[in-house]
Amino acid sequence: MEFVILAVVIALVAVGVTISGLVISSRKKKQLPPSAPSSAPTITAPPAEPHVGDEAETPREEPRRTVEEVELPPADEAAGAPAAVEDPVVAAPPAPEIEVPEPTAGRLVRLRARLARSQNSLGKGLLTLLSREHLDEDTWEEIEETLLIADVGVAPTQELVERLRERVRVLGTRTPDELRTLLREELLNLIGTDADRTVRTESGLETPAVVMVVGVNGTGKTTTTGKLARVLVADGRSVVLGAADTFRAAAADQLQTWGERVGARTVRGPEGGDPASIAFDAVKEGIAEAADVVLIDTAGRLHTKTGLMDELGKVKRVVEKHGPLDEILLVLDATTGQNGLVQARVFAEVVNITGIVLTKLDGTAKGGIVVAVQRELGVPVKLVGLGEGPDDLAPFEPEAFVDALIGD
Ligand SMILES: Nc1nc2c(ncn2[C@@H]2O[C@H](COP(=O)(O)OP(=O)(O)OP(=O)(O)O)[C@@H](O)[C@H]2O)c(=O)[nH]1
Ligand SMILES: [Mg+2]
Repeated sequence: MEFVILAVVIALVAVGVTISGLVISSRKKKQLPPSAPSSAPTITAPPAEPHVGDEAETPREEPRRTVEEVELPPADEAAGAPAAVEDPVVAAPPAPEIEVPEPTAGRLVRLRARLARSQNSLGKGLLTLLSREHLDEDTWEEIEETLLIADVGVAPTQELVERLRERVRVLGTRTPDELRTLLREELLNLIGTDADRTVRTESGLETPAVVMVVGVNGTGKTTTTGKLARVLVADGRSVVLGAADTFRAAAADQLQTWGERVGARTVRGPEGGDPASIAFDAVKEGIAEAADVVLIDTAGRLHTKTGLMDELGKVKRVVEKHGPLDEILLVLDATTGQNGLVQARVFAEVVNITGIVLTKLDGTAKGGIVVAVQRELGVPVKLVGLGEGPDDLAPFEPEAFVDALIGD
C-alpha cells in the first residue's frame, strides 16, 4: 500500500516538473524586439502588441508572502462573490486599434455637400444668371464676375463666357435642362476630362513606388500624406512614411500618428536633421520591408525661399539614388486662391510636379482654382481635400465635381 502511494506521489511530481518545463521553455522562446543601433535612423513601428501572459509572470526576485502575512478580507466581502482573479488578458493594455479606412470609390460624390459654397456661388449662381429672360450685357458681366470671384482665372473666364454666349445664341429659347447640360459641358471642357489623374503608386519595378509631397506651410501636406496612406492601405497596399520635415519637432509626431492609425511605419530623424537623409532612409526601409509605396512628407517652411527650394531639390536628388520618383504632389490650399498660383510656379521651378492636391475645398467659394492651377502648371489636379476628417481626401473626378457644383 505504502509503495502504491509513493509511486503516485512520484508520478505527480514528474508531471509537475514536465509542465513547468514546458512553461519555462515557451517563455524562453518569446522574442525580444530588436533594438536599433544608436547611429541608425529612428524607425518607429506601431507599438508591438502585448503578449498574453506578459503580466502573469512573477519576477523570481519578488519575495513571496507567506500564508500568515496575507490578510483575510472582511467576513461580509468574503461571503460575496469569489474574489476576482486578475485575468492577464483583461489587464493587458489594449492593443492599438488599426483602423480600416473607407473605400475611395465615390468619395467625391459622398462629400459633394462639402462644396456648398462653391456650389452656391459658382454652379448655381451661373445657372441662375443664365436663366434670366434677357441675357443683356450686364448679365454677361455678372457671369464673368462670378467666374473671376471663384478664381477660375482671367483667360479661362473669357473663353468660357465666349463659348456660352455663342451657344446660348444658337440655342435661342432655353429650358432649364438645356442650360444645365450646356453649362455642364462647358465647365467640363474647361477642367478637362482626358488627363490621367491616377496617383502613381505602382513603380512597375521590384522596389516600392516613391511619392513626395511638397507645398508651402499650412497647406495640408502632412494631413494629405496621412490621408493618402489610408487610401493606399484601404486598397490593400503596404506603406512606409518618411518624415522629411525636420524643421518642426511636432511634424514627425503628426505624421507618425497618422501612420500608426493604419499600421504604417514611420522613418524619422532628429529635429533639425538632414531631410534628404531621412527621405533616403525611408526609401531604403521601404525596399527592405518590400513595401508597396513610400510616402515622403516635406517641410513647407524654411528661413528663406532659396533655402526651402535648395532643400527640396536635394531631397529629390538623394531619393533618386534609389530610383526614380514616381509622383511629386504639390499641395495647394484652395482658400488662398491666386496666391496658390504664385507658390505653384516657384515649386515647379525646382521639382517636376506631376500632380496637384487641392485642399480645403470644403467651405470655400473658390472652386474655380481647379481650372486656374491646371492651366498654370499644365499638370492635373489628382486629389482634393474636403475636410479635416481622416477620410476626407477624394480622387478628383471632373464629372462628379461639376455635377456637385451645379446640383441635380
Ligand atoms: N477644412 C480642411 N482643413 C484641412 C484640409 N487639409 C488640411 N487641413 C487642415 O489644415 C491644417 C494644416 O495641415 P497640415 O497637414 O499640418 O499642413 P502642412 O502643409 O503639413 O503644414 P507644415 O507642416 O507646417 O508645412 C490642419 O489643421 C489640417 O487639419 C482640408 O481638406 N479641409
Ligand atoms: Mg506638415
